[in-house]
Amino acid sequence: MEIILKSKQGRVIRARTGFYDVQHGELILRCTLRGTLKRKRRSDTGRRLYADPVAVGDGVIFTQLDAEEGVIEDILPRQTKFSRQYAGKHGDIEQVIVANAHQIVAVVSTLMPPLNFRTLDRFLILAEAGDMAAVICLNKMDLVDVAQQPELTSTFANYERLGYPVLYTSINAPDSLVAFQDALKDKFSVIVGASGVGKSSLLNAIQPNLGLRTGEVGMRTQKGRHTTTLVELFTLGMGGEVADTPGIREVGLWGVDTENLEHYFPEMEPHLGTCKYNDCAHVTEPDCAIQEAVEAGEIHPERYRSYVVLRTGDTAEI
Ligand SMILES: Nc1nc2c(ncn2[C@@H]2O[C@H](COP(=O)(O)OP(=O)(O)OP(=O)(O)O)[C@@H](O)[C@H]2O)c(=O)[nH]1
Ligand SMILES: [Mg+2]
Ligand SMILES: [Zn+2]
Repeated sequence: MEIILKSKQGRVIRARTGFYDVQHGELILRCTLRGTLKRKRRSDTGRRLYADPVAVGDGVIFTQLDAEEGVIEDILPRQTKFSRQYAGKHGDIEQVIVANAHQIVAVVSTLMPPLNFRTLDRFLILAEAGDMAAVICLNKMDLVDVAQQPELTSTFANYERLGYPVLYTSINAPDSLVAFQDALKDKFSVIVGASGVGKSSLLNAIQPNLGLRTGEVGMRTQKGRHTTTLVELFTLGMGGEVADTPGIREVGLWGVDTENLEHYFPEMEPHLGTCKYNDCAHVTEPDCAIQEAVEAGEIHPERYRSYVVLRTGDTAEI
């Protein structure tokens, strides 16, 4: 019997360097890449451009080889991408973590691991750079005394004013998960955040049949243990898709023009062009509208701190 190899369109739901699980309806095939695609990850001079030319969420054209295997022939154009800078052997390269998502959900936890606004702001900048909306999820609300909650929520209310919706959640409080669930419905979301903040736990809580592995946070280190090791795409029963990701240790900015970093901070926009110097970096320059807005309480000091750290590369402050 003659076997007719027909190309079909599918979606990458898991990626391990060199192997990709591609879904087409009920069918899931373990695919490799056609050689022509492997070459695409290098520039004309042979320099490596991407950590991997294919990412979870990519639409691809594939050929089925047998019941389990296939070959990716081509990658469809991406609508959005969530990328970070990756320190490769031969310099910094782009790592596309998820392609084509509508939004990122940046998860932070109140405690265990402690709240880190620098990391949160990096994620929000990457969302802006990748043309995605961003939602913030402050998880582990159950670990904070009721008395301390107003102070926390006032810092987060600032993000809401900037246009980033904020969800306050605890996997131990089912009511708090309704808004989380609503935020994911009918969208393609990528869940990001440090290891141990509860990304996989939140997804299990809204769809128990996912059965994602979750891990303890070390008491002494207050750090997660990188329980999720692969980016993985799931379809939600209520409608929508979600990519769970491993906690990223280094959220290196990619695709971000750090010379013009102020454009990634919506609160700075109204003040731009009013500093004394045209090329003001808004760090130590005199007569700077941004520094004045911080002093006047119009720009939140935590956000300005993030700006300064990222603008000056002063990582000691992270
Ligand atoms: N108290 C409390 N613990 C939580 C909450 N959400 C998650 N946890 C706990 O936090 C720990 C880490 O949860 P995970 O879901 O594995 O965290 P993750 O963000 O997926 O971590 P990685 O996969 O390593 O990136 C587990 O012990 C969870 O039970 C919460 O709302 N409250
Ligand atoms: Mg996880
Ligand atoms: Zn300035």
